[in-house]
Amino acid sequence: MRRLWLFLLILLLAACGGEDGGPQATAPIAPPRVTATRAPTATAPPTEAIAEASSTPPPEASPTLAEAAATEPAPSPMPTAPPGAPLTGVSLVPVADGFDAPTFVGNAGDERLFVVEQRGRIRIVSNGELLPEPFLDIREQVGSQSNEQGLLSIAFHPDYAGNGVFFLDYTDRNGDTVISRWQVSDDPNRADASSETVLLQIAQPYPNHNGGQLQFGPDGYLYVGMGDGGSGGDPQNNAQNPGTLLGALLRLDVDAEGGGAHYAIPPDNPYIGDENGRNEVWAIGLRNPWRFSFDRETGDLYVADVGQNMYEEVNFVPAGQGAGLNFGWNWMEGNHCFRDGCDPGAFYAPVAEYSHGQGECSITGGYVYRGAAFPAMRGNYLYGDFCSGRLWTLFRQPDGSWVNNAIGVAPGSLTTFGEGFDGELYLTTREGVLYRIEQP
Ligand SMILES: [Ca+2]
Repeated sequence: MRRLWLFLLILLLAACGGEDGGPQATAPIAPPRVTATRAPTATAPPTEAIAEASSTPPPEASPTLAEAAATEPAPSPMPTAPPGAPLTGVSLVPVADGFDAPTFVGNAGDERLFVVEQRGRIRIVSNGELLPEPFLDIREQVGSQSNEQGLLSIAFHPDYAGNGVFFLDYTDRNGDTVISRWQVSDDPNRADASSETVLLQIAQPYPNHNGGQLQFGPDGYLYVGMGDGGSGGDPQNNAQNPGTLLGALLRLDVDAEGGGAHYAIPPDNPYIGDENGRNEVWAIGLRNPWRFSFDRETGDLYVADVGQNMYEEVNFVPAGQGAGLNFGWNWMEGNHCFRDGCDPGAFYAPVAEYSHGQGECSITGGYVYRGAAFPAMRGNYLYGDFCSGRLWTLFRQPDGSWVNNAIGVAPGSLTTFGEGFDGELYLTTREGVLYRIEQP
C-alpha cells in the first residue's frame, strides 16, 4: 500500500515538474514519464548528440593504471549484457525510511546498504529491513551545524571482506575535514568505535563547500573530493591552487604508509616533485564536488561539481586519465566564464550543465547503472538537483556523443545516490527516505 502511495506521489510530482526540458539538452526531451513502459524506453532512438563530445579525449589507459588494474578484483562480469539506451523515465520505490538527514548510501560488497546520516550515524538496511542498532555512531565528534557539514560519506576498502577496513569523511566540531580509517568489530553489523586512525585533517576556512565524497578508483587508490573551502566565488582562490588540498580531487594509497602519514602518495600523482603543488592533489579546479563516482564496468569517472549561482555541471573523465586535470573553477562556472578574462580553452569542459531556472540550486551526482534487474537502464548515468529534486540521465553513445534526458522528480530534497553491491541504484531525500531506482 505504501509503495502504491509513493508511486502515486512521484507521478504527481513528476507531472507538476515535467514541463521544462532540463539542463542544456539539445536532444529532444520527453517530460518525465514515470509510467513509461519498458518498450518505448528501450526503443527510444538515440536522437541527436549533445554538447561537448568533441572535448572528450578518447580513452587511453596508462601502462601504470593497466598494470594496477590487473591486480585488482575484476568488476562485476556482465560481458553479454545488452547495451541499454537513454532512459526517458524512472520509478522510485521506497526501501526504508526514518533516516535522520541521510547523506550517502554505500555497500560493503554484500547485500547490506549502509546509510550515512549527516549528524554522525551509519545505519544498515539488510534485506529491506532497517536494523535497530547503528553500524557506527560518532555524533559526539561530528560537527553538523551548517547544512553542508556533517558525516558525508563512507568508502569500504576493496578487500573489506578480508580486512574489515573502511574510511569516513566528516567535518569535526571545529568544522574541519577529517578523513579517517576504521575497522569493523567481531560483529559484522557493528563497527569498532575505538578504531579510528586519522589520515588527513584539513582546515576549512568557511562552513560550506566541504566536498565529502570518498571513492576507491579502479586503480585501488582512495579518491577524496574536496570543496574550495567555501564562502562564495572562492575568495582564497583555493581551487586554482594545487598547493592547497581544497577545490580538488585527492588521491591516496591507503595500503602503504610514508612520510609520517598513515597513507602513501601514489607514485604517479601529478604534483610529485612540483614545489607549488601538494603531493596528494590529483586534479584541481573544483568548487564543491559533492558527489563523484566511477563506472564500475568501464572505470570512467563522473564528477558533478556544484555551481555558484548559475550553472551546475557534470564532467566525464575516461578511465585511466585525469591526473593533473583542471576543471576550471573559479575561472569557469560550467561552460561559462565566471571571472573576466578567462580562457575557456584552458580548462577541462563539462559534458553537461544546467541552470537554475526551475528552482534548481545544487547538483547531486550519481552513478552509471550497471545492475542486472533493469537491462534498459544499463549505461545510464543518473544525476539530479538537491533543491528541485529533478532527475536526469546522461547516456554516452558508442560514438562518444551524449544524450541528456529529464527522467523525473524525486519527492524531496535529493541528497545523494548510492550503489548496491550488485550495481542497483538508490537515492535518498533529506526528509529521510531511501528509494530504489527502477525502470518504470
Ligand atoms: Ca568546471
